[in-house]
Amino acid sequence: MKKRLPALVLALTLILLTIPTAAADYTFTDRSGTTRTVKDGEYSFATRVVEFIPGDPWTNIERNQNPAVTLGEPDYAGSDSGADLCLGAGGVLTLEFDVSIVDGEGEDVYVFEVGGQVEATRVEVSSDLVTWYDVGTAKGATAGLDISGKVPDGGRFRYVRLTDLEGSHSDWPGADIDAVLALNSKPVTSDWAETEIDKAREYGLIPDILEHAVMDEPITRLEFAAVAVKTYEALSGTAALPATVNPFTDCTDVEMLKAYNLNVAVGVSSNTFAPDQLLNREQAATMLARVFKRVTMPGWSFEADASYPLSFQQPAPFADDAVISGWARESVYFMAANQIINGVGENRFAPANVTSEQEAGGYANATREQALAIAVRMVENLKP
Ligand SMILES: [Ca+2]
Ligand SMILES: [Ca+2]
Repeated sequence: MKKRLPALVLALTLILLTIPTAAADYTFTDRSGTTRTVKDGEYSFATRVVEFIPGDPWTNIERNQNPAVTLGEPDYAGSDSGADLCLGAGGVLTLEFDVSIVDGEGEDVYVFEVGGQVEATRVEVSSDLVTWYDVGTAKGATAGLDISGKVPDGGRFRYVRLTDLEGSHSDWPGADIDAVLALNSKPVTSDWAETEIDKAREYGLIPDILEHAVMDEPITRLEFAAVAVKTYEALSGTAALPATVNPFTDCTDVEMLKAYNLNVAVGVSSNTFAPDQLLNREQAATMLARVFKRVTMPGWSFEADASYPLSFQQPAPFADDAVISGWARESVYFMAANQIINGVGENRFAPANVTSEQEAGGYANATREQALAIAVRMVENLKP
């Protein structure tokens, strides 16, 4: 009985330690015994293996040869758990994150190495997989690294590269990596979009579906519908209500039902919404022009749209005017006239992908950060 007590206490302690303070936060005890909580830490672990080059010698133990076990939260539960990757002597592991590591207070990146001692691992960060910054060595009790002074000011780093420096000779040569965590991070955005994303947050335009999203990737119809709802709410000061009857068989998302109820988003057929389809720039312009009409024109509906023309000074035609769809033309030029959606250079609007090359390169796809930047300008330029 006495002997079992410590195990019980340990079990209870573990349960208490693993209760998160908020759904998305991540709490752990570091190598020096300090409890740390990372805000939104659930989203701050590595998400993709870019490359793994095993060292030489490497391990023969198959369960420790899979680099994918370093993704997500640490899950080491003894040497049988297969939760860690053996780097091998001089092995190199490159990981991608869905957040950008930034220099914040104290340490900025944490390496979960398993075993009694952290075997020496060089830690580098990069924003482009080309230029790497050495931010120090994870070794001994030191598993967290402060990138301050080791990277350019204001840098944002989506990639971490770990290189084994020790290559100790055992059944598991080199460091054994369970997980890597960004302690200080920001959303992944293009440089130009940083201030726009900050403003979008300030104006309440980022829907739940885009919290923790990689912002420079293309936006889907569902995600954009959610942005349109937020834009409507910001412009009108009114909360949108979901439709009570859902005509679509491929989507039940409540934000879609709000956008549909507002007549701002419609299906691609009478019973399909195509939530995962990517949105192009003329579709984005059209959906947001509907938001504007909904807010400013009492009585407007999708059905009666033709009776509610937008009033604006017609700008000079875009060089690719001929490929703008008829149904999108009014919205595209309204957005251009109000400097809400600008061209892409050389006086082109890039309304839709018309060649297979454009389709493959995503030429006319709106990205998440573009969509949010448009929403920000809607609020700044058009708020009644
Ligand atoms: Ca720091
Ligand atoms: Ca793991």
